[in-house]
Amino acid sequence: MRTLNVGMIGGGFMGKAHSLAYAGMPMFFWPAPAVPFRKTVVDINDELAREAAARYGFESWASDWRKVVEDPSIDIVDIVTPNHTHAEIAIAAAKAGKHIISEKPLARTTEEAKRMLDAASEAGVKHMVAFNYRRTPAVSLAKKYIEEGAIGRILNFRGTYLQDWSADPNAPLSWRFRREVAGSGALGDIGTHVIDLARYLVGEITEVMGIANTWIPERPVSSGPVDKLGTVKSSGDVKKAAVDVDDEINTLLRFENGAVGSLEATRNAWGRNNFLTFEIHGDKGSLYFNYERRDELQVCFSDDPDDRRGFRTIYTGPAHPNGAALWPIPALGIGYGETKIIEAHDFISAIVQDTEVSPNFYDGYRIHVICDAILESASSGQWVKTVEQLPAAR
Ligand code: NAI
Ligand code: SOE
Repeated sequence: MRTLNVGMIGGGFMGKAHSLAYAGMPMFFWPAPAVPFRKTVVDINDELAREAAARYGFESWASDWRKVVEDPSIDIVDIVTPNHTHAEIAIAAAKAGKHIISEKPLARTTEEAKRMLDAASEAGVKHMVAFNYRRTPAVSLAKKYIEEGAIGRILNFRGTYLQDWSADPNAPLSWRFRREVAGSGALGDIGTHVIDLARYLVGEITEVMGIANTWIPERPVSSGPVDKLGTVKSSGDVKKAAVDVDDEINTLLRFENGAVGSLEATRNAWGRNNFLTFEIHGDKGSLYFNYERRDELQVCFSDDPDDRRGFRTIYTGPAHPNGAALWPIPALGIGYGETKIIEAHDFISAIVQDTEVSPNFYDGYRIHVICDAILESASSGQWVKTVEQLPAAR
C-alpha cells in the first residue's frame, strides 16, 4: 500500500484534529487509498514543535516551515496555522510540487487567496481547503436529497453559525480578533463555514446585503501564540487593545439559481456553542440540520399525508454517505474527528486517483470574494454583486 508523507505546519487545535484524521483514516477507510505517514510537524519554536511531534505521533519536528516544504521526502503540506501564514506557506509548497491542504479561511484576503489558487493550479498539485462540516454525513445526506429532487426547487436557505466563546469582554484578544492575522472576524472564522455549506447545497451566491457589528471594541491583550478560545479570562487592571474585525455578521443572500437566503455569524451569542445550522425550503419539502445534533437530519415533504405533516428525524448510519466506513449502527454518534477523517480520506483519494477534490482553493477564493462583498455592503448599505470577479478557469 502506498504511503504519503505529511509535513504539518502548526501544532494547535487543528494540528490535533488533522493528526487524529491521519492516524484514524486507514482504520475507518480500509483498504485506505494510501496511508498518510506523520513525518514532520512544525511550530514556531523548538519547544512547541518537539511537544507537537511527541503528542501527535510525528517522526520528526522542525521550527522553520521552509525546511519541511523543501524536503523532497514530503508529499503533502498541511497548513494548520493562523490565517496570515496560509498564503506564503501554500505558495512555497506549490512551487515545491507538494499537494496542499489548508485550513479555512483560505487566506486573509481575496488577493492572497487568488495567488494561492494560481500557484496551486500552475503547479498542477492537488489543493483542498478544509471546510470539513460539509463532510458530516447528515450534510451529505441533505445534498443527496437535494440532488434527487426530493425537496424540489430550492426557494430559501437560512444559515447560522452562533458560538459564545468570545461573548465575555474579558476573553483575550487572540489572533482571531486581529485583522493583520485573521483577515476578518466572525465572518472569516465561522461565517465562511456557512457560505461553504450554502454554495455546496444550493449553488453560487451572486449578491449580498450585509450588516457588520463589533460589539466588544477592545479586549485584554493575549499571551502566547495559541488561541485558547475564551477559556482563559483576564480580570482586574490588564492592558487592553482594540479589536479591528467584525464580531457579528448578518446578511441576505441571492443565489445564481434564483433562491434567496440569509446568514448570521457571531461568537458572542450566550448559550450557543457550535450552533451551525441550515434550514432549506424547497417547493416540495424542507430540510433542517443543526451541528449540535450532528447525527440527525430533519426532513419534511409536501406529499406527506396532511395529518402527519411536520419534520421527522433521520439518524445517519451505515446506509448514509460515508456511513459504512464509520460505525455499524445509526446514532452511535459521530464527532468532529470523523468529519476530519472523511476530509483526509477524500483528499488522499484525490491525490492517488488524480481526481479533483472539493472544496478546493477555487472554492476558498470564491468564499473570500463573497466575504468582501458582505463587508462592502455593510459599509455602503447597498446590495453588492459577487459575480464580476469569477475567473475564467475554475
Ligand atoms: P491555534 O492557535 O490553536 O494553533 C495555531 C498553531 O500554529 C500554534 O501552535 C502556533 O504556535 C502555530 N504557528 C503559528 N505561526 C506559525 C508558523 N509560522 N509556523 C509554524 N507554526 C506556527 O489555531 P487553530 O485553532 O489550530 O487554527 C489554525 C487554522 O485552522 C486557522 O486558519 C483557523 O481558522 C482554522 N481552524 C479551522 C477549524 C475548522 O473547523 N475547520 C477549527 C479551528 C481552526
Ligand atoms: C472558533 O470560532 C472556531 O474554532 C473556528 O475557528 C472553527 O472554524 C470552527 O469550526 C470552530 O470554532
